[in-house]
Order: sequence, then structure tokens, then C-alpha cells
Amino acid sequence: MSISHVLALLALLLPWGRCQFDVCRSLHGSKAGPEFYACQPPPTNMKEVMQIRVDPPGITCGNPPERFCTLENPYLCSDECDASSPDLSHPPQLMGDRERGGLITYWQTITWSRFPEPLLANITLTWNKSLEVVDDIVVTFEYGRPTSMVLEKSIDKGVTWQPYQYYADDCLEAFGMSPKRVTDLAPSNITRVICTEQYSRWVGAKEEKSVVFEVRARFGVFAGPKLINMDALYTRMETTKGLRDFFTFTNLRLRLLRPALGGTYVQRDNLLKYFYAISNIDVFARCKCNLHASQCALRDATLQCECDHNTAGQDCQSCSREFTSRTWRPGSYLPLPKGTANACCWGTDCECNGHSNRCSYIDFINVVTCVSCKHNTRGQNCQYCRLGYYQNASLPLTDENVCVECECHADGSVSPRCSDSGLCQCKDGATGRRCDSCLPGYTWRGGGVANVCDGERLVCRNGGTCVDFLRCVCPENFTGKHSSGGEQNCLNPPLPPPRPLHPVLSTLSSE
Ligand SMILES: [Ca+2]
Repeated sequence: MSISHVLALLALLLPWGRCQFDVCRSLHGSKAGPEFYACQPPPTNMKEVMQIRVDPPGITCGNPPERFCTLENPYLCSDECDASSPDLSHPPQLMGDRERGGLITYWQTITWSRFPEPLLANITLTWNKSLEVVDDIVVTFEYGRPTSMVLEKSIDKGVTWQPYQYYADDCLEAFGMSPKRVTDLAPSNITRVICTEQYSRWVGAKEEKSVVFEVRARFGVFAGPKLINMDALYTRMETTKGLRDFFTFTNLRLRLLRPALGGTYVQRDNLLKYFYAISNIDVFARCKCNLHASQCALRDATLQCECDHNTAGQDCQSCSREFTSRTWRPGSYLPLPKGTANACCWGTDCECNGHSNRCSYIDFINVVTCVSCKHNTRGQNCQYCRLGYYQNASLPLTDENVCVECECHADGSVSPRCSDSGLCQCKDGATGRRCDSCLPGYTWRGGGVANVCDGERLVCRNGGTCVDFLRCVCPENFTGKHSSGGEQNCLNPPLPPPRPLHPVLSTLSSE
């Protein structure tokens, strides 16, 4: 049976495996594009992909080889742990292996030969990926369950840790906590961290091997003991603060504090019967993808959501680069049964008429606007033409060639801008769509220049000769200015200077 078959089977067996939230989008989109749905990957047994680390160094038995006894028969000490022998070694990976043919394989520690120094062992289970636990976490101890231990979780890939559940045969003595069971909890305090005595009391090593972190029982508080009313649970997950987070972790750690004692005090004359041995750890969980992915895969040995809804990141916790249109939001289980994708990063908001696939969100005016409009377009939706271009009305707005260059003549036009129909605004004397030709009575000379004289009307005065319409060559004693005024050509020569005024008049005028 392949892994995918195993996973499919698990999905059927587990309560969260119903066919709900299993697709991210409709297969056949309408004109407006596909419909998006809240979606999440199926649960799997995460022991298949966990990394196991055991501390302190040297805690695993067999180096040097060591004999050990059992609690059930402390006088039969024929068993041996030897790290150099494949048959007698008990390395950490045997906590997560797939056992075949009924053969139980287990990790085992050194014995408590250093009593009264405590026998401490930490087992760190690493995924470095946000996971949401969907079924009981079950740790199977061979040769007796610890007298006290703590299950811890990290939600930041092992940077910080917090207790998940305390386990002791005497909670008050071990942790100063009153013993509780999950069934004692109410909906209002279901996320409380408790100490339970249910999995630590001595009942015989073979009779009871499991230490459980109860997930089903906690779900059952909302969904009923048989987990039939999952809708109630999904609703609670969405509306009760901290509930989803309680079931979320990236790594787990078991802190084993005191081994099984066989129901009595520590017997110093036979310390070889005290040790820890774990044969299996089951962690049924799904990748947390913020309801934006229906698959999760190993990439470069790390779990990674296969994000939909134009989201990206290991947990689909942001918009993908081309779709940075809006503040990212997680999907929602509500309203049931399909939930809401909250696909904040998708198309309709970032509608750029095919001239861009990037938007940015301007928070304070609550506007999504296209960025980097191509094909000489501009505007919030790339719906206008850039300065110097006009829209070809016969083409659709989405056509690459919809914006046509105005080509307004630099000398003949008032500005590079043209009208909607492509007409440039011309300076005096210039004409044509591009203002690159002259009106009658003007000559093109770096733009339309008004003619000073005219070949037909011969407007050079006093017998001047018209040259290039712009200048009069005047007869002797006439002056000509060659500017564009049109009137100053071939004036009479200047008059001699006036004679001085009569002295008397001059005196009068000065009084
Ligand atoms: Ca095993």
C-alpha cells in the first residue's frame, strides 16, 4: 500500500477527514473566474515526517553495552542493550518506524544506575511547520509508563516552549497541581493545561502502555462524544479565541522526569529495572495552511503548504508576489458548510485589463491599484493611456495595441498630449493631426512661422523683394526688419534729427 493510500484511508477514519474543505476552487470557472472555497489538507500521521532528537547525549542505552531487568520480573536480567549490534540496539528512530510482522521496535534509555540523581530524558519531535492536531497524540511505552512527565509544545519552531499537559501518578506531589481529566473540563476552559494521573499509575507494564494527549475528548466537548456534530466544532474553532491555537504546534517535546517504578518505592538494590522505553509515537495532524491549501508536501525535507488563492508562504500566510493587492486574511470555516476563502489576493480587486498582474493596496484610502501597467497604459485598472498616447476606440481595452502614440510634432504642438481621437493641439500657424504642417500664410521653420511677405500679394512695402516669405530685401535707403511681424519691412529711411527748440519756448516749457 502506497503512502497516498494510507493517507486516504486515514482521512476516512479520522473525524476531520470528511469531505469538507477539501477543494480550494471550483473546477469550472464562470466568466468572472473560478469560485474559491476554504480548504485544508487531509490529516496524516505526522510520525512519517518527524525528526527525533534525544537529550542529554548518552541517554540512549547500549554504549557501553548494558544489561537490564524488567519490572514484571526483576530477577530475570538476561536482556542486553548494545548499540553496536543491530539486533540489540535501541536507537531513537525506533519510536517513529513502521513496525512489520508484529515485531515491536523501541528506543530505550540507560538504566537508573545513578540513583538518586534523577533519570531525565527529553525527546524533541521536530516538524518546523505549523500543524493542527486532529486526533489523540499517543505515546507507547514498553516496560511501564513514566511516573511523571510533561508534554510540551512549541509554536515557533523550537524557540520557545510551553507545557501542553502534565502527567504524574501524583500530580500534587510532582507538579503542585490538582489532578484533572479532560472530561472535567467545560467548553469555557477546554484549552486549560491540566495535570492528569490517568496515564501514570502503575497497572502493569503489559496492561497499559499508552500515554495520551486527549484531542478527541476535547473535540467531543463541542461535537458530542462520537464527534458527529463537527459543524459545532468548526464554528467554535472560528469564534472562540485561542481554541485553534491550542491545537496548533510546530514541534513537540516529551520531558521524561521519573521512570515507571512498578507501584512501589525505588528499590536501590536493583536499579537496572528502571529506564524508559518508547516503541511508538502517533501524531495525527494536518498542515496548517490558513484554509488556503488542500495539499501539503515535503520540499527540501520540510513540510510546505501547496498554497492556492494566490497566497504563498509555508503556511500560506501571505499573498504571493504578483498578488499583493490587499492585507492578507486567513480563510474561514464559516459560513458552513463551505466556509469562505477570503481570497484577498485574487483577481477582481486587482483588475488591470491584462496590462499588469500586480496591484498594491493603499490602506488609508482603501483602494487597490494596479502597478507597472504595460502597453503604454496607466490608471487604477490600467484603463487609461499614458501621456502622449490615445485610445484606439476600435480595439478592446484589453488589447496590447489599444494605446496609440499621439506623435504630436514637438515644434508644432502645444503639448505631447492629444485628444481622444488622436488630434494634437497645434500652435498658431501649424495644422494637421500631428501639427506637422502649416496653415496658409505660414512657413515651416521650426514650427509654423507667419509669412512676412507673400509671393502673390507682394506685401513688401516700398518695392522690397520678398525672400522665402520671411524677409524683404529693401531698396536703398529703406530699412527692413526680418522678424515675423509682417509690417516692419522696407520702412522709409529715418528723418534727420529735429532742430533745437526756440530758446524762449524752451524757457517757457521749462517753467
Ligand atoms: Ca517502533
